[in-house]
Amino acid sequence: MTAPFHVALFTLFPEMFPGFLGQSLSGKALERGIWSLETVQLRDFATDNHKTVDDTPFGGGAGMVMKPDLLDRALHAHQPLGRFIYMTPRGKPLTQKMAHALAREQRLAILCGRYEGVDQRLLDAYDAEEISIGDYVLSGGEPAAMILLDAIVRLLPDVIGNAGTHDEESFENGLLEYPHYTRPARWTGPDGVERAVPEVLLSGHHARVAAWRHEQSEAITKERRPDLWEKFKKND
Ligand code: 6GU
Repeated sequence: MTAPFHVALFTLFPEMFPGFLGQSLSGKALERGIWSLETVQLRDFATDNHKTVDDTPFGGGAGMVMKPDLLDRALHAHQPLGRFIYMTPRGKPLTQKMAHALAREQRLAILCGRYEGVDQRLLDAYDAEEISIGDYVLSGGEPAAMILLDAIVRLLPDVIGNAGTHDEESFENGLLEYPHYTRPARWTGPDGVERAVPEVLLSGHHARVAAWRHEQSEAITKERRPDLWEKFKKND
């Protein structure tokens, strides 16, 4: 087995973890020791009686900012961090390529912010990689961190179900995946319409099946993701 993958996760809500990462493929991998998750309660590093973790922003405005001195104590106590990631909607959008790159690491530290964010100087001092999971705003980085970890863990070597390749999955070849079908070959839906499986899939003709799937991938990508389609055409 290759070296296990260790994640230190810094949050005010450690009870949220492992959450869905404790189930299914990632849960099995966790049990088998292929990866490990240590959650760190940031509040434990507060030094005052009120256990203060945030303060009002300089310059005024709404919301609170997580204190750099508190975060520094938490991070300092967990060296070496490995790659240091801060989950934020301001970050670089997560891609399958980034998930592959992160799956090659041995250690990851992930900071989940709450409130308006964290003091920029802490991010600068620790050279944080800022990652977002998409163009919408969540109330905290925790669900985003879980999604990032799900994308990474399934790519780790030795994860069950990972024996084959990921070549045919959406994004791996720059296209969205083709549609899937299983028995029965003819099925009547709630609308009373009988729908058949595309004939080519029953033909047993592997080259024709592959060609059909590729066509479907292209058509779906063109329609749903013109941005991906343009990139695919350029690289092809
Ligand atoms: Cl990483 N965090 C938050 N709070 N919202 C997000 C996000 C992250 N990615 C997309 N929206």
